[in-house]
Amino acid sequence: MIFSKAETFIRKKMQRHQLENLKATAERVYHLVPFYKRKFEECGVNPDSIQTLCDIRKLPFTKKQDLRDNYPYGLFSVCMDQIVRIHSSSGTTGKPTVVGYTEKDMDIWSEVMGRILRMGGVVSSDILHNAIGYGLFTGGLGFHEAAQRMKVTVIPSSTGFTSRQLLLMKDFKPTIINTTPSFALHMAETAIKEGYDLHKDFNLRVGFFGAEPASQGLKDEIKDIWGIPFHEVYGLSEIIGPGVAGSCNHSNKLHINEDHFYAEIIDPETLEPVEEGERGELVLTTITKQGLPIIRYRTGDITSLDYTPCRCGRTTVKMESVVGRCDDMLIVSGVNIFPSQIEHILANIEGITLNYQIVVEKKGHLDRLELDVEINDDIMSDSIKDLNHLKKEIQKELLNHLYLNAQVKLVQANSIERSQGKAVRIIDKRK
Ligand code: DLL
Repeated sequence: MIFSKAETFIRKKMQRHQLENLKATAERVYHLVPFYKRKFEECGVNPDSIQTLCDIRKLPFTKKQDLRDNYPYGLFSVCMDQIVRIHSSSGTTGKPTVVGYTEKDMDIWSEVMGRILRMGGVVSSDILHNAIGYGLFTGGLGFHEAAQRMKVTVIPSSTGFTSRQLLLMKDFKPTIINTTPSFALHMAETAIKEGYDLHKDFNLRVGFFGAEPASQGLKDEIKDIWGIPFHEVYGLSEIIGPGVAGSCNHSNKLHINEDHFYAEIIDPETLEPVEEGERGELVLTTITKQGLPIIRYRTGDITSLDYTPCRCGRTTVKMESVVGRCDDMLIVSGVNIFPSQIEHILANIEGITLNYQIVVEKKGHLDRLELDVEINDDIMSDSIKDLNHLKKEIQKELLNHLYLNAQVKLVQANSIERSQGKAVRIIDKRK
């Protein structure tokens, strides 16, 4: 079931649509947002510089810092009376970034989220347990509004209160769940501890997960433990929130809603485009948004693009699941690694859980990586000798597959703090 015609446009038609809308967006920001007028002039370009899609490369990049520097509303291209919704990042590492939506932007958001829900087969008779943060975070309300417009019943359970959430899930019988992968795992652990049978006591038939990277190992574990398909959702507030891309039933990759968000991949060092299919930093341009149009936003997310048509019938470009963020990449003794690669190795080792934390410290000129991993409840009573053997096995696998020399510490079950939303995987003591 496909939600909208644009998802099956032939490439030429998509490109015509993209060029037309890119030109309109360049006009819009140049004339209505002083920040962009200045940036365009610094690069020696104006809206007429856009004659083909490749000309997008002439335009300046936008970074998170630009939103902070223009806090709160400096990048909006409409008067505040046209803004019907504000969302914002938490601002724990600086000023928050503020994003605003006009009524038309809200329609676009519901449209792109609707497409993703439909990829998982969601219909009006479904009941959505929306276990993701409500409030200034875009996760909760992004799903909520789209699902409600599809006449789905929404349970706005948000995060936290895990035992109560499980009770609601047993009694209200939701068919769909949306949460972060780490909270899905935490809910499963709690459900098992509280004596629920995950396959029999609940009525779930499909899950939507996103907002943080998840290795294939973690995805498989969530699928198995809950007994439901794993649909991945990608998005970021600066672009719209959840709804930029989502996975269908036929591919692990995520269809980008590219009639609204134009995607490029660049080398984060040289800022030049990479070869088609190569990994690099995802750069997104909104081409239909009114309130906060963004040109060439450097997401910091590492992925690759795949233009081959999908068996599901959609023709939109697909992105690989995000491998990690440029700023989460660890360089340990010259080896570049993302936490999701470590997670993938852990997923294939018996006796441990996927609750882990990476502690990075500086030792002289070198980075030292300690990996704290929770062991399974049932092996807690095993002898020190067995635990040492397990520790050595993890170290060996990390060395063999990632060339990573890590200090592994096995810690007791439930000793690593669970997050209600996005998991904190790295404690970087170098900063
Ligand atoms: O996390 C929006 C969202 C909500 C997406 C719910 C999916 C589901 P922000 O808080 O602005 O917005 O964070 C955006 O989160 O740049 C990525 O680094 C990360 N992220 C989002 N989705 C995924 C995903 C929301 N599927 C940042 N895989 C992005 C990996 C993701 N990382």
